[in-house]
Amino acid sequence: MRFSEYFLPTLRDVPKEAEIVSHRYMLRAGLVQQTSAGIYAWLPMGYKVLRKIEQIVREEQDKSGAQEVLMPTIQSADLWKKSGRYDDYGQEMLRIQDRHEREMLFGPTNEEMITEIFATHVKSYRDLPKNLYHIQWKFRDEIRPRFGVMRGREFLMKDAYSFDLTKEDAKYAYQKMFLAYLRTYKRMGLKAIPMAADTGPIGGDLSHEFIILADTGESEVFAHKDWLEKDITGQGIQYSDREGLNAYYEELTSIYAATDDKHDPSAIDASNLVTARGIEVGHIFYFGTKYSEPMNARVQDSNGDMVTVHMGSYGVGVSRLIGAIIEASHDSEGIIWPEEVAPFKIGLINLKVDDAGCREACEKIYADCQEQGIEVLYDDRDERAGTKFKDMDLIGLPWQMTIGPKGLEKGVAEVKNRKTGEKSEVSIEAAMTKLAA
Ligand code: P5A
Repeated sequence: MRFSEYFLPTLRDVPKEAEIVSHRYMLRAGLVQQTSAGIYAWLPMGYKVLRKIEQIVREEQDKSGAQEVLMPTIQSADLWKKSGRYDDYGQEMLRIQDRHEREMLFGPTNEEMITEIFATHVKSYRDLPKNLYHIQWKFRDEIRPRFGVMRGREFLMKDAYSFDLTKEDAKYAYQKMFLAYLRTYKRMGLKAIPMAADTGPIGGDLSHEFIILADTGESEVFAHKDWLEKDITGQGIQYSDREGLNAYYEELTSIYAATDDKHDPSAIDASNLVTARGIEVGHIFYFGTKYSEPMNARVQDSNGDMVTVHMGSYGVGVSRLIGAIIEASHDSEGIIWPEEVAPFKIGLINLKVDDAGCREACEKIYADCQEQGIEVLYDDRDERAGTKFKDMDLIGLPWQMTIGPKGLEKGVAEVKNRKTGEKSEVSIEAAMTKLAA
């Protein structure tokens, strides 16, 4: 992509309404634009990152055996009356009337709808287990939308729903998601600690929130200091290895970690306790038959008896993750994207666009990158060098490659690693080989 043609409205000034760094950088780097309170339009570069995050989530869900569907954003109130949640959900639910004065709503979550879909089709234990997920926009009329996409009213969520014959099987489904979540966050360069959590309006008695420690986090959390050093990606564990997975789950959940509502000071020695703030990037629930019972989701078991299925639901805050990644990875100059989610791998800076040599060298590098499938943002604008460096640091691409007349005389480019700040002068060929790796 050529910077001169890209719709990338970077801002020099810090927007007043933005209280935390990720929100400031998202606005300044031209990733999103607020259209009403807590509702955002995604501009090209922000949308590119959002799609990368979504794709990582999708791949890890698929690997765990979950299957992707897509349910609508608009739901019928009748569904929610059936489960009994329509009145409980309160003012967070955006209620709508259609032209026939039928009560509809913009879905804040999909337990009811997926249970109805499941119950329509699945009648036998032979069709279990099932785990269905979608990645879809949700609406919650939050009382205090804030911190940009972190607490929006409209936001993108991955929500999965598992169906099993027994409680034991449902626990296995829960543990599979638990592992899939650890792996998902790790791929984005994040460490999300699973913490015992309250179940709120979703219900049930077993639940974990996945929390990234950050000073700007909305909630206070409590964890054993061992979490800080621990590698938590469950390396080598197979989803099919039920015992191995269970042992790993038990090992991790035996290390103390709790959100505010669940914290019990008597359960941990104060000398081991870390109190911090955290960002909730995922939340998983086991709630047994809370929805399947009222919504009649039953299957025949091997004896011919009708059994109500056991369910869980599993959410990842896909749009919130962009904010969380920036909170976890930035400096005073701007964003530092982890390579896996970066909108482009390389920022190619032409220091002197009116110099034929610089132009030619940059055009060649740009073409080579495209040929090799390396994502590059080529700053071909007629701007001062200082402006170009500032913008590149702000948008935070992992690598910067700078071409100027002086370097070209020696046949070299300057390559900078955005994260470490390390710069080196290398031949253009060597730079290409390094960056193609
Ligand atoms: C689990 C999936 C649920 O809704 N039902 C389906 C369950 N859980 S949850 O904890 O309420 O939400 C799941 C994740 O969505 C993100 N999230 C939000 N992101 C941005 N703005 C919001 N207002 C918002 N509310 C929830 C969080 O990451 C949460 O963990």
